[in-house]
Amino acid sequence: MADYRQMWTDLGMDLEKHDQLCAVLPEAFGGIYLSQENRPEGMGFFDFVVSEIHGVRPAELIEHQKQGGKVFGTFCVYVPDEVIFAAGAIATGLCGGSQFWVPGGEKVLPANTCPLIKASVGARLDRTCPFFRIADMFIGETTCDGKKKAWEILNQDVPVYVMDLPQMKRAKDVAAWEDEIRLLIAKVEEFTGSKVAPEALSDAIKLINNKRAALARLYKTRQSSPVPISGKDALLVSQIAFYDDPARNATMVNKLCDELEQRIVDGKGVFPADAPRIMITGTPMAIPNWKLHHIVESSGAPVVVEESCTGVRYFEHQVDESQTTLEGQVKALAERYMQINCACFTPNPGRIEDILRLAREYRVDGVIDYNLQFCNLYTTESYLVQQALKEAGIPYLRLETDYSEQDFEQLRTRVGAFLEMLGK
Ligand code: BJ8
Repeated sequence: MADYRQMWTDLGMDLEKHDQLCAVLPEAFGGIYLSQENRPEGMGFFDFVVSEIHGVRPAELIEHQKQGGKVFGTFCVYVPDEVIFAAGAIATGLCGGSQFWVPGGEKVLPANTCPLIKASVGARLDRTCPFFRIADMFIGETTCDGKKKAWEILNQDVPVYVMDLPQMKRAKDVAAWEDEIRLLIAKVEEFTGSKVAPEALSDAIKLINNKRAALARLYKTRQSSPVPISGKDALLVSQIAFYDDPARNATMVNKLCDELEQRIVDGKGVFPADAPRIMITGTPMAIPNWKLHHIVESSGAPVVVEESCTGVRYFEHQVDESQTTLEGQVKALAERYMQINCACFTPNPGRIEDILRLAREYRVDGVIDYNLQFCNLYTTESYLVQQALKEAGIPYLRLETDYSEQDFEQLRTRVGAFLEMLGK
Protein backbone atom coordinates (compact mmCIF):
# COMPACT_ATOMS: atom_id res chain seq x y z
CA MET A 1 0.00 0.00 0.00
CA ALA A 2 1.22 3.52 -0.75
CA ASP A 3 2.05 5.72 2.24
CA TYR A 4 -1.12 7.19 3.70
CA ARG A 5 0.23 7.79 7.20
CA GLN A 6 -0.20 11.54 7.02
CA MET A 7 -3.80 11.12 5.91
CA TRP A 8 -4.50 8.68 8.75
CA THR A 9 -2.83 11.02 11.26
CA ASP A 10 -4.97 13.91 10.03
CA LEU A 11 -8.02 11.72 10.54
CA GLY A 12 -7.07 11.30 14.19
CA MET A 13 -6.51 7.56 13.83
CA ASP A 14 -4.67 5.36 16.30
CA LEU A 15 -1.75 4.55 14.00
CA GLU A 16 -0.09 2.01 16.23
CA LYS A 17 -3.23 -0.07 16.51
CA HIS A 18 -4.07 0.44 12.84
CA ASP A 19 -0.61 -0.91 11.92
CA GLN A 20 -1.57 -4.18 13.58
CA LEU A 21 -4.58 -4.45 11.29
CA CYS A 22 -2.54 -3.55 8.21
CA ALA A 23 -0.04 -6.24 9.15
CA VAL A 24 -2.55 -9.11 9.20
CA LEU A 25 -4.87 -8.24 6.30
CA PRO A 26 -2.51 -8.94 3.38
CA GLU A 27 -1.64 -12.37 4.73
CA ALA A 28 -5.29 -13.26 5.33
CA PHE A 29 -6.24 -12.01 1.87
CA GLY A 30 -3.37 -13.85 0.24
CA GLY A 31 -4.26 -17.14 1.93
CA ILE A 32 -7.96 -16.92 1.21
CA TYR A 33 -8.08 -15.15 -2.15
CA LEU A 34 -4.82 -15.12 -4.05
CA SER A 35 -4.32 -18.85 -3.48
CA GLN A 36 -7.41 -19.65 -5.60
CA GLU A 37 -6.70 -21.20 -8.96
CA ASN A 38 -7.96 -20.05 -12.31
CA ARG A 39 -9.35 -16.73 -11.06
CA PRO A 40 -10.90 -14.36 -13.61
CA GLU A 41 -8.48 -11.63 -14.69
CA GLY A 42 -11.16 -9.07 -13.95
CA MET A 43 -10.68 -9.75 -10.23
CA GLY A 44 -7.40 -7.84 -10.49
CA PHE A 45 -9.23 -4.55 -9.98
CA PHE A 46 -10.98 -5.84 -6.85
CA ASP A 47 -7.71 -7.25 -5.47
CA PHE A 48 -6.19 -3.81 -5.99
CA VAL A 49 -9.07 -2.18 -4.10
CA VAL A 50 -8.44 -4.51 -1.16
CA SER A 51 -4.68 -3.89 -1.26
CA GLU A 52 -5.41 -0.16 -0.98
CA ILE A 53 -8.48 -0.53 1.18
CA HIS A 54 -7.63 2.18 3.70
CA GLY A 55 -5.92 4.39 1.12
CA VAL A 56 -7.36 5.07 -2.32
CA ARG A 57 -11.09 5.36 -1.58
CA PRO A 58 -10.61 7.24 1.73
CA ALA A 59 -8.38 9.71 -0.15
CA GLU A 60 -11.15 10.21 -2.73
CA LEU A 61 -13.70 10.83 0.01
CA ILE A 62 -11.41 13.37 1.68
CA GLU A 63 -10.91 15.12 -1.66
CA HIS A 64 -14.69 15.30 -2.01
CA GLN A 65 -14.88 16.89 1.44
CA LYS A 66 -12.18 19.40 0.50
CA GLN A 67 -14.40 20.46 -2.39
CA GLY A 68 -17.17 21.12 0.14
CA GLY A 69 -18.99 17.77 -0.21
CA LYS A 70 -20.30 15.59 2.62
CA VAL A 71 -19.90 11.87 3.26
CA PHE A 72 -22.62 9.76 4.89
CA GLY A 73 -21.92 6.35 6.41
CA THR A 74 -24.67 3.72 6.27
CA PHE A 75 -25.25 0.32 7.86
CA CYS A 76 -28.25 -1.19 6.15
CA VAL A 77 -29.53 -1.90 2.65
CA TYR A 78 -32.83 -0.15 3.42
CA VAL A 79 -31.13 3.26 3.49
CA PRO A 80 -31.65 4.82 0.03
CA ASP A 81 -28.23 5.91 -1.25
CA GLU A 82 -30.02 7.70 -4.11
CA VAL A 83 -31.09 10.55 -1.80
CA ILE A 84 -27.52 11.11 -0.63
CA PHE A 85 -25.99 11.14 -4.12
CA ALA A 86 -28.79 13.43 -5.34
CA ALA A 87 -27.63 16.04 -2.83
CA GLY A 88 -24.08 15.91 -4.23
CA ALA A 89 -22.91 13.89 -1.23
CA ILE A 90 -21.39 10.39 -1.10
CA ALA A 91 -22.79 7.35 0.71
CA THR A 92 -20.43 4.67 1.93
CA GLY A 93 -21.20 1.39 3.67
CA LEU A 94 -19.69 1.14 7.14
CA CYS A 95 -20.52 -2.28 8.59
CA GLY A 96 -17.55 -3.82 10.38
CA GLY A 97 -16.65 -7.38 9.40
CA SER A 98 -13.46 -8.03 11.36
CA GLN A 99 -12.79 -9.58 14.76
CA PHE A 100 -10.06 -6.94 15.09
CA TRP A 101 -12.71 -4.33 15.98
CA VAL A 102 -14.84 -6.49 18.29
CA PRO A 103 -12.96 -5.86 21.59
CA GLY A 104 -13.33 -2.10 21.02
CA GLY A 105 -17.08 -2.57 20.72
CA GLU A 106 -17.19 -4.75 23.81
CA LYS A 107 -15.82 -1.85 25.86
CA VAL A 108 -19.22 -0.18 25.60
CA LEU A 109 -21.63 -2.93 24.49
CA PRO A 110 -22.72 -6.17 26.19
CA ALA A 111 -20.56 -9.10 25.08
CA ASN A 112 -23.71 -10.91 23.92
CA THR A 113 -24.23 -8.42 21.09
CA CYS A 114 -23.92 -9.43 17.45
CA PRO A 115 -20.32 -9.14 16.16
CA LEU A 116 -21.38 -6.90 13.28
CA ILE A 117 -22.57 -4.27 15.75
CA LYS A 118 -19.60 -4.70 18.09
CA ALA A 119 -17.13 -4.42 15.21
CA SER A 120 -18.87 -1.34 13.79
CA VAL A 121 -18.84 0.47 17.13
CA GLY A 122 -15.27 -0.65 17.84
CA ALA A 123 -14.03 0.56 14.45
CA ARG A 124 -15.29 4.06 15.25
CA LEU A 125 -14.36 4.30 18.93
CA ASP A 126 -10.93 2.66 18.53
CA ARG A 127 -10.12 5.04 15.63
CA THR A 128 -8.74 2.23 13.46
CA CYS A 129 -10.79 2.58 10.27
CA PRO A 130 -10.51 5.66 8.03
CA PHE A 131 -14.06 5.25 6.66
CA PHE A 132 -15.48 5.51 10.18
CA ARG A 133 -13.38 8.66 10.73
CA ILE A 134 -14.25 10.32 7.42
CA ALA A 135 -18.04 10.01 7.42
CA ASP A 136 -19.53 13.35 8.49
CA MET A 137 -22.77 11.72 9.54
CA PHE A 138 -23.85 8.13 10.15
CA ILE A 139 -27.31 7.00 9.11
CA GLY A 140 -28.74 4.28 11.31
CA GLU A 141 -32.08 2.48 11.20
CA THR A 142 -34.46 0.78 13.60
CA THR A 143 -33.93 -2.75 12.31
CA CYS A 144 -32.74 -4.69 15.34
CA ASP A 145 -32.50 -3.86 19.04
CA GLY A 146 -28.71 -4.03 19.16
CA LYS A 147 -28.35 -1.48 16.40
CA LYS A 148 -30.98 0.83 17.88
CA LYS A 149 -29.05 1.13 21.14
CA ALA A 150 -25.67 1.28 19.40
CA TRP A 151 -26.77 4.44 17.55
CA GLU A 152 -27.25 6.22 20.88
CA ILE A 153 -23.72 5.32 21.96
CA LEU A 154 -22.17 6.25 18.60
CA ASN A 155 -24.11 9.51 18.61
CA GLN A 156 -21.97 10.66 21.53
CA ASP A 157 -18.97 10.58 19.19
CA VAL A 158 -20.37 11.38 15.72
CA PRO A 159 -23.74 12.70 14.46
CA VAL A 160 -26.09 9.77 13.86
CA TYR A 161 -29.41 10.20 12.07
CA VAL A 162 -31.80 7.28 12.50
CA MET A 163 -34.45 6.20 10.01
CA ASP A 164 -37.50 4.52 11.52
CA LEU A 165 -37.98 1.35 9.45
CA PRO A 166 -41.48 -0.14 9.73
CA GLN A 167 -41.55 -3.79 10.77
CA MET A 168 -44.58 -4.86 8.74
CA LYS A 169 -45.41 -4.48 5.07
CA ARG A 170 -48.99 -3.25 4.98
CA ALA A 171 -49.86 -0.31 2.71
CA LYS A 172 -49.64 2.03 5.67
CA ASP A 173 -46.11 0.78 6.40
CA VAL A 174 -44.96 1.47 2.86
CA ALA A 175 -46.49 4.93 3.23
CA ALA A 176 -44.63 5.35 6.53
CA TRP A 177 -41.35 4.46 4.78
CA GLU A 178 -42.16 7.06 2.15
CA ASP A 179 -42.46 9.60 4.97
CA GLU A 180 -39.12 8.47 6.37
CA ILE A 181 -37.51 8.99 2.97
CA ARG A 182 -38.98 12.51 2.88
CA LEU A 183 -37.50 13.18 6.32
CA LEU A 184 -34.15 11.83 5.14
CA ILE A 185 -34.26 14.21 2.18
CA ALA A 186 -34.89 17.12 4.57
CA LYS A 187 -32.02 16.01 6.82
CA VAL A 188 -29.60 15.53 3.95
CA GLU A 189 -30.57 18.92 2.47
CA GLU A 190 -30.03 20.64 5.81
CA PHE A 191 -26.69 18.90 6.42
CA THR A 192 -25.28 19.40 2.94
CA GLY A 193 -26.88 22.77 2.18
CA SER A 194 -27.94 21.34 -1.23
CA LYS A 195 -31.46 20.83 -2.48
CA VAL A 196 -32.50 17.37 -3.67
CA ALA A 197 -33.99 18.34 -7.02
CA PRO A 198 -36.03 15.83 -9.08
CA GLU A 199 -33.48 15.96 -11.94
CA ALA A 200 -30.61 15.12 -9.57
CA LEU A 201 -32.65 12.40 -7.89
CA SER A 202 -33.49 10.95 -11.27
CA ASP A 203 -29.76 10.79 -12.12
CA ALA A 204 -28.99 9.21 -8.75
CA ILE A 205 -31.72 6.60 -9.25
CA LYS A 206 -30.14 5.65 -12.59
CA LEU A 207 -26.66 5.60 -11.05
CA ILE A 208 -27.64 3.16 -8.32
CA ASN A 209 -29.87 1.11 -10.64
CA ASN A 210 -26.86 0.67 -12.95
CA LYS A 211 -24.80 -0.63 -10.08
CA ARG A 212 -27.59 -3.03 -9.16
CA ALA A 213 -27.91 -4.20 -12.77
CA ALA A 214 -24.17 -4.95 -12.93
CA LEU A 215 -24.34 -7.01 -9.74
CA ALA A 216 -27.43 -8.82 -11.03
CA ARG A 217 -25.51 -9.64 -14.22
CA LEU A 218 -22.63 -10.99 -12.15
CA TYR A 219 -24.96 -13.20 -10.13
CA LYS A 220 -26.64 -14.45 -13.28
CA THR A 221 -23.30 -15.91 -14.43
CA ARG A 222 -23.23 -17.96 -11.24
CA GLN A 223 -26.31 -19.86 -12.38
CA SER A 224 -24.12 -21.63 -14.94
CA SER A 225 -22.46 -24.95 -14.46
CA PRO A 226 -19.51 -25.12 -14.17
CA VAL A 227 -19.63 -21.87 -12.24
CA PRO A 228 -17.25 -19.30 -13.82
CA ILE A 229 -16.36 -17.45 -10.60
CA SER A 230 -15.94 -18.58 -7.02
CA GLY A 231 -18.40 -17.54 -4.32
CA LYS A 232 -15.50 -15.92 -2.48
CA ASP A 233 -14.74 -13.66 -5.42
CA ALA A 234 -18.41 -12.80 -5.95
CA LEU A 235 -18.72 -11.98 -2.26
CA LEU A 236 -15.71 -9.68 -2.48
CA VAL A 237 -17.21 -7.84 -5.44
CA SER A 238 -20.44 -7.38 -3.53
CA GLN A 239 -18.65 -6.17 -0.38
CA ILE A 240 -16.65 -3.61 -2.37
CA ALA A 241 -19.83 -2.33 -4.06
CA PHE A 242 -20.89 -0.93 -0.69
CA TYR A 243 -18.18 1.67 -0.57
CA ASP A 244 -16.67 2.12 -4.01
CA ASP A 245 -17.73 4.90 -6.36
CA PRO A 246 -21.00 3.53 -7.83
CA ALA A 247 -20.31 4.45 -11.48
CA ARG A 248 -16.78 3.01 -11.44
CA ASN A 249 -18.05 -0.02 -9.61
CA ALA A 250 -20.68 -0.74 -12.26
CA THR A 251 -18.07 -0.36 -15.00
CA MET A 252 -15.63 -2.75 -13.35
CA VAL A 253 -18.31 -5.31 -12.49
CA ASN A 254 -19.59 -5.22 -16.08
CA LYS A 255 -16.05 -5.71 -17.35
CA LEU A 256 -15.70 -8.74 -15.11
CA CYS A 257 -19.04 -10.03 -16.42
CA ASP A 258 -17.82 -9.80 -20.05
CA GLU A 259 -15.04 -12.19 -19.10
CA LEU A 260 -17.33 -14.50 -17.11
CA GLU A 261 -19.85 -14.71 -19.94
CA GLN A 262 -17.02 -15.71 -22.28
CA ARG A 263 -15.97 -18.35 -19.77
CA ILE A 264 -19.50 -19.74 -19.87
CA VAL A 265 -19.36 -19.93 -23.68
CA ASP A 266 -16.01 -21.73 -23.39
CA GLY A 267 -17.32 -24.08 -20.68
CA LYS A 268 -14.61 -22.87 -18.32
CA GLY A 269 -15.28 -22.98 -14.58
CA VAL A 270 -13.56 -22.72 -11.22
CA PHE A 271 -15.07 -25.91 -9.77
CA PRO A 272 -15.90 -29.23 -11.45
CA ALA A 273 -19.41 -29.23 -12.93
CA ASP A 274 -20.48 -32.01 -10.57
CA ALA A 275 -19.37 -30.27 -7.35
CA PRO A 276 -22.29 -29.64 -4.95
CA ARG A 277 -23.72 -26.16 -5.43
CA ILE A 278 -24.31 -24.29 -2.18
CA MET A 279 -26.55 -21.36 -1.27
CA ILE A 280 -25.78 -19.34 1.83
CA THR A 281 -28.71 -17.57 3.45
CA GLY A 282 -28.86 -15.39 6.55
CA THR A 283 -27.00 -12.49 8.07
CA PRO A 284 -24.71 -10.22 6.02
CA MET A 285 -20.95 -10.72 5.66
CA ALA A 286 -19.27 -7.33 5.89
CA ILE A 287 -15.73 -7.03 4.56
CA PRO A 288 -13.37 -8.76 5.52
CA ASN A 289 -15.66 -11.55 6.72
CA TRP A 290 -14.85 -14.37 4.29
CA LYS A 291 -14.81 -17.17 6.83
CA LEU A 292 -17.72 -19.37 5.78
CA HIS A 293 -17.16 -19.01 2.03
CA HIS A 294 -13.55 -20.00 2.56
CA ILE A 295 -14.53 -23.07 4.57
CA VAL A 296 -17.15 -24.21 2.04
CA GLU A 297 -15.05 -23.61 -1.05
CA SER A 298 -11.83 -25.02 0.36
CA SER A 299 -13.91 -28.13 1.12
CA GLY A 300 -14.62 -28.50 -2.59
CA ALA A 301 -18.06 -26.93 -3.10
CA PRO A 302 -18.81 -23.61 -4.80
CA VAL A 303 -21.08 -21.08 -3.13
CA VAL A 304 -23.29 -20.08 -6.06
CA VAL A 305 -25.63 -17.55 -4.42
CA GLU A 306 -26.13 -15.62 -1.19
CA GLU A 307 -29.63 -14.78 0.02
CA SER A 308 -28.30 -12.01 2.25
CA CYS A 309 -27.67 -8.28 2.31
CA THR A 310 -24.19 -8.84 0.91
CA GLY A 311 -25.91 -10.89 -1.78
CA VAL A 312 -29.18 -10.67 -3.68
CA ARG A 313 -30.99 -8.47 -1.13
CA TYR A 314 -28.60 -5.67 -2.07
CA PHE A 315 -29.38 -5.53 -5.77
CA GLU A 316 -32.64 -7.31 -6.63
CA HIS A 317 -35.45 -4.99 -7.81
CA GLN A 318 -34.86 -1.70 -9.55
CA VAL A 319 -36.32 1.71 -8.69
CA ASP A 320 -38.85 2.86 -11.29
CA GLU A 321 -36.95 5.41 -13.42
CA SER A 322 -40.01 6.88 -15.12
CA GLN A 323 -40.98 9.21 -12.27
CA THR A 324 -40.15 12.88 -12.80
CA THR A 325 -41.60 14.53 -9.70
CA LEU A 326 -40.10 14.32 -6.24
CA GLU A 327 -43.36 12.88 -4.94
CA GLY A 328 -43.37 10.11 -7.56
CA GLN A 329 -39.70 9.36 -7.03
CA VAL A 330 -40.04 9.06 -3.27
CA LYS A 331 -42.94 6.66 -3.75
CA ALA A 332 -40.89 4.62 -6.24
CA LEU A 333 -37.97 4.49 -3.80
CA ALA A 334 -40.20 3.38 -0.93
CA GLU A 335 -41.77 0.67 -3.07
CA ARG A 336 -38.41 -0.70 -4.18
CA TYR A 337 -36.81 -0.70 -0.75
CA MET A 338 -39.82 -2.29 0.91
CA GLN A 339 -39.37 -5.30 -1.38
CA ILE A 340 -36.24 -6.29 0.58
CA ASN A 341 -37.00 -9.15 2.91
CA CYS A 342 -35.09 -8.74 6.17
CA ALA A 343 -35.90 -10.86 9.21
CA CYS A 344 -36.73 -7.68 11.13
CA PHE A 345 -40.16 -7.80 9.40
CA THR A 346 -43.12 -9.78 10.66
CA PRO A 347 -44.40 -11.80 9.00
CA ASN A 348 -41.61 -12.25 6.47
CA PRO A 349 -42.83 -14.88 3.98
CA GLY A 350 -41.07 -13.06 1.12
CA ARG A 351 -37.70 -14.24 2.39
CA ILE A 352 -38.77 -17.88 2.38
CA GLU A 353 -40.16 -17.44 -1.15
CA ASP A 354 -36.87 -15.85 -2.20
CA ILE A 355 -34.85 -18.75 -0.78
CA LEU A 356 -36.98 -21.32 -2.61
CA ARG A 357 -36.87 -19.33 -5.87
CA LEU A 358 -33.09 -18.86 -5.67
CA ALA A 359 -32.62 -22.56 -4.94
CA ARG A 360 -34.33 -23.29 -8.26
CA GLU A 361 -32.67 -20.51 -10.27
CA TYR A 362 -29.16 -21.38 -9.09
CA ARG A 363 -29.82 -25.15 -9.03
CA VAL A 364 -28.49 -25.49 -5.50
CA ASP A 365 -27.86 -28.86 -3.91
CA GLY A 366 -27.87 -27.61 -0.32
CA VAL A 367 -28.49 -24.50 1.76
CA ILE A 368 -26.34 -23.27 4.62
CA ASP A 369 -28.20 -20.96 6.98
CA TYR A 370 -25.57 -18.61 8.37
CA ASN A 371 -26.41 -16.72 11.53
CA LEU A 372 -24.16 -14.29 13.31
CA GLN A 373 -24.10 -15.03 17.02
CA PHE A 374 -26.69 -13.12 19.06
CA CYS A 375 -28.71 -12.09 16.01
CA ASN A 376 -32.05 -12.98 17.45
CA LEU A 377 -33.97 -12.11 14.30
CA TYR A 378 -32.24 -14.43 11.86
CA THR A 379 -31.63 -17.18 14.41
CA THR A 380 -35.33 -17.31 15.23
CA GLU A 381 -36.42 -17.12 11.61
CA SER A 382 -34.20 -20.15 10.95
CA TYR A 383 -36.98 -22.39 12.22
CA LEU A 384 -39.24 -21.29 9.36
CA VAL A 385 -36.44 -21.44 6.81
CA GLN A 386 -35.59 -24.98 7.81
CA GLN A 387 -39.24 -26.02 7.73
CA ALA A 388 -39.74 -24.65 4.19
CA LEU A 389 -36.56 -26.28 2.88
CA LYS A 390 -37.48 -29.59 4.44
CA GLU A 391 -40.84 -29.47 2.71
CA ALA A 392 -39.11 -28.66 -0.57
CA GLY A 393 -36.67 -31.54 -0.04
CA ILE A 394 -33.60 -29.30 -0.05
CA PRO A 395 -30.79 -30.31 2.36
CA TYR A 396 -30.17 -27.71 5.05
CA LEU A 397 -27.42 -26.92 7.55
CA ARG A 398 -27.68 -24.22 10.20
CA LEU A 399 -24.51 -22.60 11.52
CA GLU A 400 -24.11 -19.94 14.14
CA THR A 401 -20.75 -18.24 14.42
CA ASP A 402 -18.92 -15.00 15.08
CA TYR A 403 -15.90 -13.27 13.55
CA SER A 404 -13.26 -15.18 15.52
CA GLU A 405 -11.27 -18.11 14.16
CA GLN A 406 -11.89 -20.21 17.26
CA ASP A 407 -14.58 -22.41 15.76
CA PHE A 408 -12.94 -22.63 12.31
CA GLU A 409 -12.08 -26.34 12.50
CA GLN A 410 -15.40 -27.22 14.09
CA LEU A 411 -17.24 -25.44 11.27
CA ARG A 412 -15.06 -27.12 8.69
CA THR A 413 -15.96 -30.52 10.12
CA ARG A 414 -19.69 -29.74 10.06
CA VAL A 415 -19.55 -28.34 6.53
CA GLY A 416 -17.49 -31.34 5.40
CA ALA A 417 -20.09 -33.74 6.83
CA PHE A 418 -22.88 -31.77 5.13
CA LEU A 419 -21.16 -31.87 1.74
CA GLU A 420 -20.54 -35.57 2.13
CA MET A 421 -24.21 -36.06 2.92
CA LEU A 422 -25.08 -34.30 -0.37
CA GLY A 423 -23.35 -37.28 -1.91
CA LYS A 424 -22.02 -35.69 -5.06
S1 BJ8 B 1 -31.71 -5.39 5.96
S2 BJ8 B 1 -29.91 -7.95 7.64
S3 BJ8 B 1 -28.39 -4.89 6.60
S4 BJ8 B 1 -30.75 -4.99 9.28
S5 BJ8 B 1 -26.88 -6.07 13.08
S6 BJ8 B 1 -29.96 -7.70 12.15
S7 BJ8 B 1 -26.88 -9.47 12.02
S8 BJ8 B 1 -28.25 -8.51 15.17
S9 BJ8 B 1 -27.34 -6.50 9.73
FE1 BJ8 B 1 -29.04 -6.09 8.45
FE2 BJ8 B 1 -30.39 -4.21 7.23
FE3 BJ8 B 1 -31.58 -6.50 7.89
FE4 BJ8 B 1 -29.80 -6.44 5.96
FE5 BJ8 B 1 -28.80 -9.31 13.14
FE6 BJ8 B 1 -26.54 -8.14 13.77
FE7 BJ8 B 1 -28.83 -6.79 13.88
FE8 BJ8 B 1 -27.80 -7.44 11.56
